Amino acid sequence: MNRLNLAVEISKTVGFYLMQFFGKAKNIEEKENFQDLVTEHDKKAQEMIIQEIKKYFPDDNILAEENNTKDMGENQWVIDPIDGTLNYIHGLPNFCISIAYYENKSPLIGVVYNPFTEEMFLAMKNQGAYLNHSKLEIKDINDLKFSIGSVGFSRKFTGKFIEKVENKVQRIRILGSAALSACYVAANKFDFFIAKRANPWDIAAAYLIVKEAGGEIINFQGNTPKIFERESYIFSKPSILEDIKNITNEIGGGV
Ligand code: 2AM
Ligand code: CA
Ligand code: CA
Ligand code: CA
Repeated sequence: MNRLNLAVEISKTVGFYLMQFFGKAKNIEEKENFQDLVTEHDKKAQEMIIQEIKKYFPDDNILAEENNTKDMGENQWVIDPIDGTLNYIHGLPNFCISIAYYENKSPLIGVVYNPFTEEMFLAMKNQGAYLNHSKLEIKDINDLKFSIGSVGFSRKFTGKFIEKVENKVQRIRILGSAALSACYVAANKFDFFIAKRANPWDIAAAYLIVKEAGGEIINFQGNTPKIFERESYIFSKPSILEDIKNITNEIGGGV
């Protein structure tokens, strides 16, 4: 078993499990507040993934959203068992399983799987990104006016950003899953996606998928994002990157 096959196979197995409770999740609990929820299926899905990794790679390190401990090291997996939990609870199809593998903080494998649409996004370092069996290659656009994109996370920032770009872009869409939104840039469904203060597990897999598809990824300062910290990201097609960055800075993007 190699790590890419492991990630692909376990995400399909977990996807099959999750579809049984789609829109009818059990044991919904609040985490930090009423807007931050977790179900027994987030926990079970995470357990299934960790168990499979531990079976084949017992010495690997695992960082996962629903864990209380951060197990960090050279051979680092980063897992979000359900990205888009609220959508999953409400029976909305934008959710996914996100599994990434990093060595010495450098991304080697990214897998993002939406079990509802059966979209499997995957990437391996220097070997390209794929959606199911099609190679992903970003097609640049040169006019912000005809772009469609998305913004997520901080409520205050999202509102300000939308207000600012409404008349400069074709349309904004909000999916409720950061990992999927970033993958949609890789797949030419979105031209840009901005994530403010994302956690490592939201972005770790999609980061490599967008990168391998030829997308640009910077933080709000214009630097290479730090995946293992809470970080803000702009995923974009090359020609409109500067415009998006300027708008973000104009509204005081901060970190
Ligand atoms: P989650 O479903 O894994 O929690 C849209 O809601 C996106 O923001 C999703 O990717 C979601 O991931 C993430 N998200 C939800 N609550 C969040 C919070 N309190 N802080 C940061 N990200 C959050
Ligand atoms: Ca969550
Ligand atoms: Ca998430
Ligand atoms: Ca999650």
